[in-house]
Amino acid sequence: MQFDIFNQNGNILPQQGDVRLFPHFFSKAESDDHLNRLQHEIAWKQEPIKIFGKAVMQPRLTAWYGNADKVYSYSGITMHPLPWTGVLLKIKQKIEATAGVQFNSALLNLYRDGKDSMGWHRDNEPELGANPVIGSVSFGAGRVFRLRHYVSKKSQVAVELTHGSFLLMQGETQHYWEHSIPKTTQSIGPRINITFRIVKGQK
Ligand SMILES: O=C(O)CCC(=O)C(=O)O
Ligand SMILES: [Mn+2]
Repeated sequence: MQFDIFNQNGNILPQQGDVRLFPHFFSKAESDDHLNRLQHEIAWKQEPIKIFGKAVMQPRLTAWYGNADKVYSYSGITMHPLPWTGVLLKIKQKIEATAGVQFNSALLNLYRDGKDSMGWHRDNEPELGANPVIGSVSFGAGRVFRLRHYVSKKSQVAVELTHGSFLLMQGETQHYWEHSIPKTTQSIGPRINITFRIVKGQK
């Protein structure tokens, strides 16, 4: 089922969570510049993850940036952050003014083409706390972002994350909804997504 994307004061979820989409958050010129810098300046790597105990290469490139003490673990890998770059700090500052929180870490994903993807998951790692606030920005090729209800698997929402868009996930979203970026057979160029996060206190 598809829901009107502006149904509840801008919340694109029909229930049990809060996801807001700002399709033109960055101007075209800003977005072009950010995409170009991120493609060249970020230390992109293809990392293995563990699926049922087996190491499998992720179908995209990733990088982890943030405050020095914020180590982050997911899918059997532990990420040590690289120090913030100028462009990451600029993006972070701009979304913080709208999100009303300060992020301390960012997971970056580079989808090289339509064959790169991300499977169904929730961003519910314990170090993100009970109700994580996640600020997600996208540059480059538009991709479909799907959400489905974690329990019923039936209730579905799909939006396109376009060049320069900002998606804010907060409240109980990560308890009740999982999300994914499906593959596409369309011939499309690269897309960069950054999910800014707040990793709770570590030593
Ligand atoms: O690429 C996206 O829009 C989603 C990324 C994501 O879900 C994640 O990094 O956890
Ligand atoms: Mn996610």
